[in-house]
Amino acid sequence: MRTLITGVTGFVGSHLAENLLNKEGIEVYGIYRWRSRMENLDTLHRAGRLQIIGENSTIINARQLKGLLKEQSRENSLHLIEADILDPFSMNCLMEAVAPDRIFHLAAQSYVPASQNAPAATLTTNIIGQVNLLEAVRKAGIDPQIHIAGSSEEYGLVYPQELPLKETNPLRPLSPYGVSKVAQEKLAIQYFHSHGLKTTVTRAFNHAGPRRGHVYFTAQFAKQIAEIEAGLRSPILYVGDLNSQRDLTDVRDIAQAYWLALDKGKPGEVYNVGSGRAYPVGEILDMMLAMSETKIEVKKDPARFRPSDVTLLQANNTKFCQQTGWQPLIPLKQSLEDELNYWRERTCGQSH
Ligand code: A2R
Repeated sequence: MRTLITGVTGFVGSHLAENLLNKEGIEVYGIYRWRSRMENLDTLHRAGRLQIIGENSTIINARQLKGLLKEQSRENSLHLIEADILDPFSMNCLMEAVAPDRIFHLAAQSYVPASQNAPAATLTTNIIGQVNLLEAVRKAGIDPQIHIAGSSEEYGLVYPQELPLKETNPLRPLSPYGVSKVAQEKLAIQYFHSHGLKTTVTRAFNHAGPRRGHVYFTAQFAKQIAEIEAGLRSPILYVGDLNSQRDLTDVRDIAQAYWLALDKGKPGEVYNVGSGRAYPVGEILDMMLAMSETKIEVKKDPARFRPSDVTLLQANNTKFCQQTGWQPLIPLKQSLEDELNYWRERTCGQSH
């Protein structure tokens, strides 16, 4: 079976690639851009399981790309192909040459605050990028199963009596990012009904674990703790709102959920993916502080408060669990510890 991951250089994409490579009989393809940060693929690179197709050559058409794939494909490797979801030409070449059986569409401008600062860019990447992908599938005349990564940010404004959130809850996004994810979802379902594309949408709640980018709250905590331990900053950890509640799942459990969404989920459906447990951010911080032997003072930083933040998120995951048998397996403490250790390693590398 041929699988294609867009956004494979990202946090979830890199874990999904490892997940798929550990399954039997699955060829894994992913896309990158010339300026993509490759550090999330370091583990695969070090294991000799990364193969860049047509490196330093210009892709002129799908036939040439097909030829390169034939010559350069390697077993048990992630095959990287240069493509941009905003570019119909590269998406068309990609779909025709790879002809995937399953597509995991993760590529996106994924950072909520950046969507407030650059709303048009976020809407363009997320919505038009997906249109290019879906149209490329149609143009190639292929019939893959397609996973679309939505987000709990689609729920946006949530009232306490609505928790835990069911898929049927009203969507009241509070950021251009949330709006873009609602649009991605609606497009996916529209292409299912109008064109028969086999799209399945997940709304994943927050995820934690190694490789989480430093702008997200768990990684902000982890990075500061690691830097304090390494003596790179004074023992003060700056925080924003500690009262928000977040439903956190390990990224490796999320990767498996995305696989199951296509393996066992129904096309044309939308599923919540989350642990079903909500923790106040302050409690998550306390768990991480308890993992350090260094005495750390916590201080509020007004710059870290964002008034339009979504404050309450907790998934009702019954629909997805019943349909696919998925259960999150990695305890939150383990995810946070792995994330902290990831930042300790990175910080150690920097301080040397
Ligand atoms: O920035 P890059 O080149 O490293 O690639 C990012 C990719 N991406 C794109 N790929 C192709 N064409 C584009 N125009 C384009 N723009 C962005 O999306 C990167 O590989 C990925 C985003 O990774 P993260 O920011 O780490 O997102 P994360 O947390 O892995 O989220 C995955 C999905 C996204 O759709 C989120 O909105 C959703 O799950 O929650």
